Amino acid sequence: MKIFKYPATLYLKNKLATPLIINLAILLSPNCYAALISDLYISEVMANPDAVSDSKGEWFEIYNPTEDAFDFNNITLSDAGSNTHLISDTSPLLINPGEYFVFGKNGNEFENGGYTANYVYSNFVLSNTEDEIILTDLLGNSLLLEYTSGFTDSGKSTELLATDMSPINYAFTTAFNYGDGDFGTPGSEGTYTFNTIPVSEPSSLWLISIASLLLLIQLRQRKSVEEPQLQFP
Ligand SMILES: [Ca+2]
Ligand SMILES: [Ca+2]
Ligand SMILES: [Ca+2]
Repeated sequence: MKIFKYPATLYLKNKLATPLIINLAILLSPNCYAALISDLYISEVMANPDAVSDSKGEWFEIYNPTEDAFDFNNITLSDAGSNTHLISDTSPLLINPGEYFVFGKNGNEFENGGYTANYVYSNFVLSNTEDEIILTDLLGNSLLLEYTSGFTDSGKSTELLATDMSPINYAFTTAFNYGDGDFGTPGSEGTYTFNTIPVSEPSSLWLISIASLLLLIQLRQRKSVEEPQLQFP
C-alpha cells in the first residue's frame, strides 16, 4: 500500500516550490556576478603623466582574471587619506573575464593625454610620491595597492608584471606609447600576459547546487515514503 505524506499539490507547494523558486530567482537575477573586488588586479597605474597635467592625465587600470563578470557599481574608491569616491552609474559598470577597465581623472581624450576612460572619478588624486588605491565593496572586501617613492616616473605608467600585487612586482612601462606620447597601455595588455583563472566558483552555481541537492534529497524521501512497506505478522 502506498502512503502519501501530502496530497500532490501540497507536496509541490511545501517541498518542491522553494528550491525551484530559488533556482529560478538566481538564474533570472540580472546582477548575479560572483567575482569579488578582491579577486581583481590593479594592473597599471599612471600617477605621473607628462604629456598633460596630472589633474587631467592620471588613470589606473584593473584586470579581471576571474571567469566571472564584475560590476563596479557601489564600490568605494579611496586612499588612506581624505580621497574618497563612490563609484556609481545608472547602468552596470562591467569588467568581463580577461578584460581591462580604465578609471580616469578626465574622460576627454583630447585633454587627458589620449586614453579612453571606462569610468571617470572625482575627489581622487594619485600622488607622485606615495599613495594608495583602495577599492572596497559594501561588505568590506577590498583591493589595495599602496605605493611609496620610486613607484612613479614622469610620463611612464607603472604596470603589474605578476599576479601578486606587491609593489616590487610593478615596473615602469617603456615599450608602449599611447595618445600624446606617454608610456602605457591603458585598457589593453602591456608587457605581461595575464591568464584568466577560476579563482572563485560563481556563487550562483553554489546556490543552484545547494538548491538542487535539497530537491534531490526531498525527491528521494518522497520515493522511500511511496515504496510499499513489507508487513510482518
Ligand atoms: Ca599625480
Ligand atoms: Ca590620493
Ligand atoms: Ca594595460
